[in-house]
Amino acid sequence: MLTLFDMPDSGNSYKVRLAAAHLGVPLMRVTMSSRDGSTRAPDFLARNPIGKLPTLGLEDGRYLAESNAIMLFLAEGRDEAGIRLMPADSYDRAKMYEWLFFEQYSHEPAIAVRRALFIYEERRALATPERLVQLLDAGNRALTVMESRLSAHDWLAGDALSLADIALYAYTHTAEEGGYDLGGYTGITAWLSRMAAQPGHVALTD
Ligand SMILES: N[C@@H](CCC(=O)N[C@@H](CS)C(=O)NCC(=O)O)C(=O)O
Repeated sequence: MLTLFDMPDSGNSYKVRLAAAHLGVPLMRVTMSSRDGSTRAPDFLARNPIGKLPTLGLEDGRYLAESNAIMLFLAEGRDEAGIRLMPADSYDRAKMYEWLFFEQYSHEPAIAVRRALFIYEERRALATPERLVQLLDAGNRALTVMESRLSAHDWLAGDALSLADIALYAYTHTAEEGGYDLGGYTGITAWLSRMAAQPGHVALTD
C-alpha cells in the first residue's frame, strides 16, 4: 500500500487525501507535525530532502514530494477505471496544470500562509499588520481570478471535476480561518458546496 506522510490540518496534505478518496486509492497515513522537529530529522530528510509534508512512500521504496505532483501521480493512468480527475482534452488538461501552478504560486502563498498565522500559536509573532494587509490583498487577488472562472462555470478546468478543483478547494474552503470574507464570491461559494456534495468527498478532519 502507498504510505502518506501527512499533517492533519495541512491543506497540502488534505489535497492528496481528497484526490485519493475520489480515486479510490487506499493510503496508509503516517501523521507528523511541523512542531516536533520530525520533518527535519535525518530519517525523514532521507525520504524527502525538502523536509515537507505531504510526502508519498511508494511500495518499491521510492518517495515523492509536492502535493500537486503526488496527486498527478495518483491520478495518472486511472482513466480506464472511469474516474477521470484529469481532462482528456489537451487544452483542458493544460488549463488544469495552469490552475495547479497558479495554486502554488499565487493562491497558497497568500491564503494558506495567512491562515497559518492565525491558527498556529508559534507563528503569531510573524503576523505584523503590514504582512496581514499584504497577504489579504494577494489572497483576494487570487480569489478574484477564481471567481471570474467560477461565476460562469461549474469547474475550474473543462466541464468536470479535476485535480485543479481539488488543489484549490483545499485552502479556499478554509480561507475564512485566515480572515478572508468569501461572502462576495458567489461563484466560489457555490463551487465549494458543489465540491462538498461530490460522491467520494472527504473532509479535512476525516
Ligand atoms: N509546495 C509544497 C508545500 C508543502 C508544505 O509547505 N508543507 C507544510 C505543511 S502545509 C510542511 O511540511 N510544514 C512542516 C515543515 O515545514 O516542517 C506542497 O505543495 O506539498
